[in-house]
Amino acid sequence: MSDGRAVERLVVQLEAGRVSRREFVHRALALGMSFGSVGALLNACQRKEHGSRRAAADLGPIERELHIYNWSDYIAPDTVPNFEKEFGIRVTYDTYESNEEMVAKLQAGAGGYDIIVPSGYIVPVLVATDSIVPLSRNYLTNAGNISPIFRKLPSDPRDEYTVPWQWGTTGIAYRTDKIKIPVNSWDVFHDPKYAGKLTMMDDGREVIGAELRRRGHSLNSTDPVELAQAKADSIDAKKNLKAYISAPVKAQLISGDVWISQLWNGDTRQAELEQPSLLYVLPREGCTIWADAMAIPHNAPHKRAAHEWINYILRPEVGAALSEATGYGTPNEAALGVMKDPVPYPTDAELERLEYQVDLGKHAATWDRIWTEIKSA
Ligand code: N2P
Repeated sequence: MSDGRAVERLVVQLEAGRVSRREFVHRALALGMSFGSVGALLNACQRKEHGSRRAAADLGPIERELHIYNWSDYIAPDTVPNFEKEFGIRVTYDTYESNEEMVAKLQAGAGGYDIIVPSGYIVPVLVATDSIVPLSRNYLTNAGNISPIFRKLPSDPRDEYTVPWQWGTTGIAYRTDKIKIPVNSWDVFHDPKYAGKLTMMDDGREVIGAELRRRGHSLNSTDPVELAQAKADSIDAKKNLKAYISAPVKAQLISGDVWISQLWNGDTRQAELEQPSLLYVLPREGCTIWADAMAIPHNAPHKRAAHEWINYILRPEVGAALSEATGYGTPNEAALGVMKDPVPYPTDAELERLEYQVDLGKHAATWDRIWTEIKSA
């Protein structure tokens, strides 16, 4: 919990120009503020240090190493080895299970990562905190392959900082051999008949977001009454849950230890290869659609190699292999053309039930607090 008075004093110092943005971030984090709230405050203060945000036109020679930090189960087996062979670059590849886990590691100054893959709603905060750099577009000669749908997204309106990686949805995966009644609603997590066989994601935005949609609200709500209800509902559902768990739940769905999970479409598709009775549904109340994107942390030691990686991913055949392995949608129009069974972009009717997460600004702190309270309830 952060000390409100000390934060206020810090904001005054920032506004007066007595502390730099970077110093502000360090001290605000030390005061216990969440990354999201710090970003929101920085945005509100509107003190942009011009000049620090221009893309470098010349990044020098290609380094011999590249450190990638990506979500788990989110790449094809050949993607890294083929890149290493062709470019003579040694890749270190680490994985995370949530945006929050990735951001916490960056905050802790760990990693020396060259590539991260945040979801769209996290990008404005990474930009506001100077955590990622503008991309040097001159190295991204394959950028024209990106579909118009995934250009100039609200998360990066000038396509300055990110290149889309994959897109997908967060719905419900369930075992049709165990559950005979079709599942089509978030209500299922409140049904005691399935207690112990249910899981939801280890992700506050997704759990609270699902409960908000269940009551007919936006999954980006900042309304205190709606949020209080979503908190109570999440605690109610928690009684029935085996765990909050994201990608690693696949093994339990395959074995039958878990029957119904809040999960992403692509991870479900991966599990389905081993367990054909798994089915993925978009709940009738609606759910998240998201797009994750590649970005380069400001302290990345191998920025030129990072740009070569992004440009390599943008090749049609590399993008196609990637989406075929992950089961997610490709934002690469040229890759779509060479795929046998691509995930189609949602129809207009489906889009009506889907909602992109947005940066919650100063309300991120409230969401953080509610999620902590739900987890410790
Ligand atoms: C892949 C995770 C999907 C990322 N396992 C969700 N944004």
